[in-house]
Amino acid sequence: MKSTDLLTRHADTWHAATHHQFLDAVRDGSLAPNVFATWLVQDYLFVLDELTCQARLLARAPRSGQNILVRGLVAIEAEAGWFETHARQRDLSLDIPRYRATAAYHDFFESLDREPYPVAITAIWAIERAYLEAWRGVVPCLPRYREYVEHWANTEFERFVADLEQVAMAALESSQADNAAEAAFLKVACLEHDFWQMAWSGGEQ
Ligand code: HMH
Repeated sequence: MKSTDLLTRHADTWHAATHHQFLDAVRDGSLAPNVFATWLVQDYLFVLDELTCQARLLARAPRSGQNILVRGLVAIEAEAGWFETHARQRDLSLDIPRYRATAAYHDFFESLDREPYPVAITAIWAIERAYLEAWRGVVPCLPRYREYVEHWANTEFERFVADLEQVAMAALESSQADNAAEAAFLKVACLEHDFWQMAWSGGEQ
């Protein structure tokens, strides 16, 4: 199976993962600042969990996966600093608990430790691809949130996701892990949708 086949096979689910009222409101600048703040703080917590998950995956990755995972780790660590700067500017505390969807993502990251490498790298690819598509779909947007949109909707991130796609695809093609990879993909789609919904509904779903 090709990882990218999953996008077409589960087109509706994927659409729900990458389109949401939250993103529509970002586009037209109507998103309430407190709703945006919920997303920002929870995504920061997500990013820290993603960092540790990828660090653990790097430790057991084959040679062919090391470069992309190291690049990903460097980018995610920088992103954590970026979130810290923005939270400070907006006077938001980052010392708050994970809401339910963030906690579910945390548990999913931990569950990837028990999956074969091709499954875990497919999940990481789906996670990054989801954000690329979600934020790219917001362009062109009004100035209010443009800096955030362009953090993911840019050619450098697009290139990174394309490279990650190649690595994930090669890993999956030479494995017997299609069913588990498909399940992980669907779980990511579901977690992504729930994450938007969590921010939109102001915390608890
Ligand atoms: C919820 N999904 C979520 N947050 C992110 N920052 C990404 C994906 C991309 O890393």
